[in-house]
Amino acid sequence: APTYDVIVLGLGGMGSAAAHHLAARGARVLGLEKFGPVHHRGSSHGGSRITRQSYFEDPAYVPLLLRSYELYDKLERDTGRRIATLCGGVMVGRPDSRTVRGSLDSARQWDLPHEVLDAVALRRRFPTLTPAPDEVALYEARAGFVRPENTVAAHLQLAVQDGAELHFEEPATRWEELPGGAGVRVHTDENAYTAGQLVICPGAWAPQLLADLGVPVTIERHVMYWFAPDGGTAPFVPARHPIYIWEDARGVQVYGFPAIDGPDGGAKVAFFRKGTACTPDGIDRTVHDDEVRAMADQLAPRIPALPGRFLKAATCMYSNTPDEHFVIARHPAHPETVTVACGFSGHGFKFVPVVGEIVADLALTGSTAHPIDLFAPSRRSARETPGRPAA
Ligand code: PYC
Repeated sequence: APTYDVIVLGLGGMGSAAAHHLAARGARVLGLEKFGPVHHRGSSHGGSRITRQSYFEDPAYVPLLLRSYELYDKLERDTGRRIATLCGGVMVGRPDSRTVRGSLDSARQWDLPHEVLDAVALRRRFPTLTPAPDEVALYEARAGFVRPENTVAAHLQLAVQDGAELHFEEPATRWEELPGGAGVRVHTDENAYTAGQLVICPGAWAPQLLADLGVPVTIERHVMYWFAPDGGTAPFVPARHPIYIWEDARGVQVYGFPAIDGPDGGAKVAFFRKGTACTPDGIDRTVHDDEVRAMADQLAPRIPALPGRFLKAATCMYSNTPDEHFVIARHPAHPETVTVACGFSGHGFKFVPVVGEIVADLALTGSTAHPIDLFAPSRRSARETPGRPAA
């Protein structure tokens, strides 16, 4: 008989959540990770990720967000770690922008508490923001940020408490199905392990680990910037400042956070979905002056206290599907034994806990009560030539 019930490949955001939910249900779990615990070489670092419910990408995400919020609360209670801060959030742009219109569609469809602010009202509520006269905002009090490193650490901690065996610095080199539907064997440089089920949460390593998925996942380099606001951080503390996603007239989105790490930590900002193609092992980790200037130019008319003084920058990666919706499913080429969660397209972290729950459902029972049709690898829009939908 196989040694483990489930092997989880990848212990970043999604894999650590999967390992926790599987182990909590009593499964014998082995987790394998290429790097150390809570590493900074994938897509689950940088101190903060936006969380929000009026989801402009598609209203179908909303029930999953409601569950994710419950699970984030439980994760904080169960580990005592600080994870989610609901400081409020604004989605800003012209009324017909994807950011504003899509957020409003989700809020109305799911009856989520929200306010619509015109430019004058937005500026009055948040004086750091200087919208153009034709811009509006959807304000959502239950938006905010989660801390990715604490989230991963919390899930790893709980997985270990429930008996999961986690091996770091031990990447899988290959795997195969065992004859007669007996499960899978996973090879690393050190060893070979058998399990009834395999869960693959590859992050930016999807093109290598899931070449036969049938969905072209493309990897993008992204940059996160931290700036010290002119005049100090007082107006930017989370008690006074929301997270924001701000779409300009060309469809370019910039997003940002309050100053969450005290007076010296600065305020983090980044472009949303405006990266450059890369490979996870060959990514350029240097942030160049012209990139910092482009961000400063985007911020200056909208949040005049930023860019202020540039403090630091860091790179991370998006794993994009053609339609920018996730892939969470039984693997189409190995439906009896393999579950995959990938292609989070830069907006997945807020879903980490619920993805762990869904993956555990799929691996242990073959199905889930959560609505995941949007994430089927067989959907037509996931197979089209990679490229961004028009803004
Ligand atoms: O999902 O809200 C989000 C987000 C903003 C920027 C990157 N992801």
